Amino acid sequence: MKLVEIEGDEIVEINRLGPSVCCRAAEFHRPRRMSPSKVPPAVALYGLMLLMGACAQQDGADPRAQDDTAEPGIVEPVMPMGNLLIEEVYYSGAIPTAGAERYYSDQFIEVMNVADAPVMVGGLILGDAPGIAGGINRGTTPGGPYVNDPDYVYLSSAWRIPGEPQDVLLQPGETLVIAQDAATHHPYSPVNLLDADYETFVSEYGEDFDDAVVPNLESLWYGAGYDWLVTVFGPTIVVLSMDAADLEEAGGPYPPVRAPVSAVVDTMEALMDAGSGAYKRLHSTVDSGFIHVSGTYTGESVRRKRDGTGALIDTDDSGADFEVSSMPDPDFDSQR
Ligand SMILES: [Ca+2]
Ligand SMILES: [Ca+2]
Ligand SMILES: [Ca+2]
Ligand SMILES: [Ca+2]
Repeated sequence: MKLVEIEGDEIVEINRLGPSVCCRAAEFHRPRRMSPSKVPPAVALYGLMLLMGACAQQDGADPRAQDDTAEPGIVEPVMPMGNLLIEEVYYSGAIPTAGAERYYSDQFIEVMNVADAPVMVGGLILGDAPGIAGGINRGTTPGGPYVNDPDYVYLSSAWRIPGEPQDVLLQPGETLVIAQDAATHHPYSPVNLLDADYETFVSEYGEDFDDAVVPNLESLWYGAGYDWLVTVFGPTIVVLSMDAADLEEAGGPYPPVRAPVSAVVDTMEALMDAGSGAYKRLHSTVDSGFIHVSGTYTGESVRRKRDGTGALIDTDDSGADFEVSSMPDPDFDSQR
């Protein structure tokens, strides 16, 4: 169990941005394409199926029609765009207990399939946007080079779900839980992430915890210290559907990577408090508002609102789409 003690709230934000703590550029993981040797057997099988389909087509048959005959009721999987939403982000840190004043290894992100078909989530990219969450430290001002861009979203860290799209299917109504650490977090937090679907693991500093059962996300780009801790003051989480190799280095001494807004599947923008709107990181065309919890180390998460039918609401305005929950609720698949 990793127990985190940070001397002051201010340090958290400084750590995430300052050159003294941030990794040197050479230590960053560079965006990379999966090599053919990493292609899992399932992909090879899929390729064989495509080949068989192609052969059938040459014989004058429609491969999809043939598939439907072979497996009636099978619904074709769909890509994430428009079919996947952030359901919950828990970032604020646990209410101090058991001698831990500032514990946030229990952070998690949960995304949900809102389509009526399986969503292909292999290769899905998740990250957090650079930029501070409000006037946390004296002298900080809103703005900066990587915020409020109508054409690009920027990521301080970027992670990828391993596999090709069709290798990882999320069924309708089900969610994926991505933990900072897949652990019980007992006794420091009531948020049990032992059954998370993925976790983020950072080997470079020797301080992260790697659960042997829960798979790790692939690190594409990294600038967050000993683990992917998103700011407890209010992070901006971005979900992208694109080839990881197309992430671009944004330039500067400690650069984030950037992606075109056309690759954005969904976002959740949180800031420090109601008066921190000037610090918004995302352009209004991507996410026109923001949400905030009541404070750091409150044990609060932000959850997407639902309409009268129980469907998740998405207007691309985090202020309208999310609400604060005092009970973080990572929803694990029933079979596990
Ligand atoms: Ca971790
Ligand atoms: Ca692991
Ligand atoms: Ca959205
Ligand atoms: Ca949830």
